[in-house]
Amino acid sequence: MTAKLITVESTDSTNTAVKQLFDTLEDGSCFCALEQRAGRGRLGRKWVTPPGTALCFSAAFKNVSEAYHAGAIVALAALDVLKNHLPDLPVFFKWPNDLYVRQNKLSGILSEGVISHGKLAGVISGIGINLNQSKEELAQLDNPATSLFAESGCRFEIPPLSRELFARIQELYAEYHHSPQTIISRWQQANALIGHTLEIIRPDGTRMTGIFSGIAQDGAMLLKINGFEERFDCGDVKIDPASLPDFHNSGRSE
Ligand code: BT5
Repeated sequence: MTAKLITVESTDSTNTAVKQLFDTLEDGSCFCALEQRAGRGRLGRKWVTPPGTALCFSAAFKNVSEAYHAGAIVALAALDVLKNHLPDLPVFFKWPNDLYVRQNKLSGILSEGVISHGKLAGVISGIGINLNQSKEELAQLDNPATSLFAESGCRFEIPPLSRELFARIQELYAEYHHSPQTIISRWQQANALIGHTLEIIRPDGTRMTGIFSGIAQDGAMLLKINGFEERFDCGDVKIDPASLPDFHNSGRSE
């Protein structure tokens, strides 16, 4: 049996739908909804997309050694698909797994572990990519956001983009099984903010500033603060527009 792409008109959350189907799905199967009524972000936050304007897509991984590897595969695949369509779009990764254009969020990823009999049975990694939202629709979100339409003036249809993302995920997932480190290294290299001074806001609201020195083997962010390397498993990274790097380094991930 091979992985399948399931597409539905409407669902609450593609991550939730995959969670319900998880045991019946082949490894690597994906789920896309043309409308997502109750999209979820991290830490109980909402992911808001008017019907038909965005890619809402989740992948079921049953064979990853670290939970964050699933998000890395999806993020690399999304970056490749975007670069195929809009090679000049200055899109980059922002830890833990967002895609940004300048200081505006284009895409977010929510990875959730599936626990069965007390063990990690797999990871569901869901991505939302803003496609056709107008500037007015984006302005209603509570943080700066952008869409492919706002950046390029081009409109995108969900089903073909979803098929492309599915195909690229299959390729990268196969490569991952052959050599996990190759994929993770690519993902680390595409984290364009490494080397920059950043502020991280932890879930309890505390803020720390330091130099983003790298990503640990378990996916944690490493920040050098007053000469000491500290690790952060979770949090929101703030981008200082004055320190935006030159993002022309995020080419296709091979
Ligand atoms: C994320 O959370 O960025 C993960 C978003 C994952 C969404 C996908 S869609 C398919 C799958 N099914 C789901 O139910 N979820 C996944 P976080 O880093 O917590 O960011 C959430 C924050 O982003 C919100 O609090 C808003 O400030 C902002 N936001 C909400 N909707 C947005 C949008 N469409 N574009 C940009 N920013 C948005």
